[in-house]
Amino acid sequence: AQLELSYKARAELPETSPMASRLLRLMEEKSSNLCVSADVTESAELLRLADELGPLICVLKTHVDILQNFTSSVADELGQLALKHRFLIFEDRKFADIGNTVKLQYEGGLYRISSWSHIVNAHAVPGPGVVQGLSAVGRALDRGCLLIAQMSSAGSLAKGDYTESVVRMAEEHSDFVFGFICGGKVSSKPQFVHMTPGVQMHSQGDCLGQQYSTPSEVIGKKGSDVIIVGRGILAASDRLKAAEDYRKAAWEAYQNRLSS
Ligand code: 6AU
Repeated sequence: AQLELSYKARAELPETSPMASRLLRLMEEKSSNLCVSADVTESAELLRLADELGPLICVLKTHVDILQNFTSSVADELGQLALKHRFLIFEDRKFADIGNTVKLQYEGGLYRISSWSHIVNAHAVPGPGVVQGLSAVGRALDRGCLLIAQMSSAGSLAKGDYTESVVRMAEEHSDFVFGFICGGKVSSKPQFVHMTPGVQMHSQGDCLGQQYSTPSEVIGKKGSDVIIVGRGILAASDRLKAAEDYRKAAWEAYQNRLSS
């Protein structure tokens, strides 16, 4: 069996990219492998969530295009909260077009995503041009990208040979791609970070195809690194307590993995 390295040890490997190192280090420092998916439609609520849950999370994931009242000052304030609580911002934009188009979408428009989001994700379906286009904007800003290797939704086409090709694409662009959105570990290379959505402790799914696993399944059994939790926290009556429950469950699953 392969030796299980700690997040800290992986952060220090020479082949680990600056973005992966930064994330793995702050996970270790904060004892958190929890990314909260802040899928809310009001900017004030997004900022409140970031301030309240910030100490418990390693990454705050946004869908900026669902906000009714986004302005550039929302991005500025989010950036300040990220510094205050030491988390990274991940805009879940799922870029999926030719290189030239994604470059324009990443840098410009209403949202100017590259100016405030440390991490973005992309589908590999267009081929390597999508990564090259994003990288042309993001590399100079020390940003990082996750490729979507698998999806949590029922009937997803991202499986088998497709997933394997995504892993190869990441390996070939490891100066910008530092990990995956996936259901579990898809690459044995310790420099890549695996982040898994579709995590909830008390539900199997929703009525629109989402499918859930628990933190211990995802981190312990499937070997992923970070859980991404939206409604499991957002729909709870006490969001802070729910976030702490998810943080603790995912962190304990990681520690058990290290000691087994
Ligand atoms: O915990 P939930 O179901 O409330 O939210 C899950 C979040 C949503 C999705 O847009 C996102 O995770 N997501 C992704 C990502 C992060 O790329 C991929 C995927 O396969 N499934 C998924 O749910 O914001």
